[in-house]
Amino acid sequence: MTTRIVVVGAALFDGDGNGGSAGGRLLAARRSAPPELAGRWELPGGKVEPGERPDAALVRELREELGVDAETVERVPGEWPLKPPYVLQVWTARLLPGSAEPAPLEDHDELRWLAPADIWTVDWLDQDVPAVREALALVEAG
Ligand code: 9L3
Ligand code: MG
Repeated sequence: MTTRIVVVGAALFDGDGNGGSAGGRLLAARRSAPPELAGRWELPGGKVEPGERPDAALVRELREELGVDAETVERVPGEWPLKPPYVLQVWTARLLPGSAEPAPLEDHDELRWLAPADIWTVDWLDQDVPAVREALALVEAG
């Protein structure tokens, strides 16, 4: 039997609020746990719970992990295998008006808003590399 559990990640962009506008900065989060992933950077997010919509799970995860009110904008095409049974799916996302600024409340010890020229200056988790590449391609295509 194949059980597949979706992990959702956010390509959270700042900027003019049109949802991952090209030229906006991308939020990267450095994991503090588990030990084998600590120090590596990721698109923040986490596991979808049973019966939960993936986009709703992502909004929940961003609230829990970063203390923000966010919304998803669009699904980034593709799906990236993680440690079985997990697969990573990604949405572009933006902060809602009045949201707090992101803070590393859970599972992260540093956050960084990366300008386009700085995207590849952090040590992304292996599976996040293609996801970040696709998210950038999506927002650059407008
Ligand atoms: N994971 C990988 N890239 C990501 C995210 C959000 C998660 N962008 C991996 C790390 C964990 C698993 O998925 O092995 C579950 O994530 P979490 O619930 O610990 O955030
Ligand atoms: Mg998480």
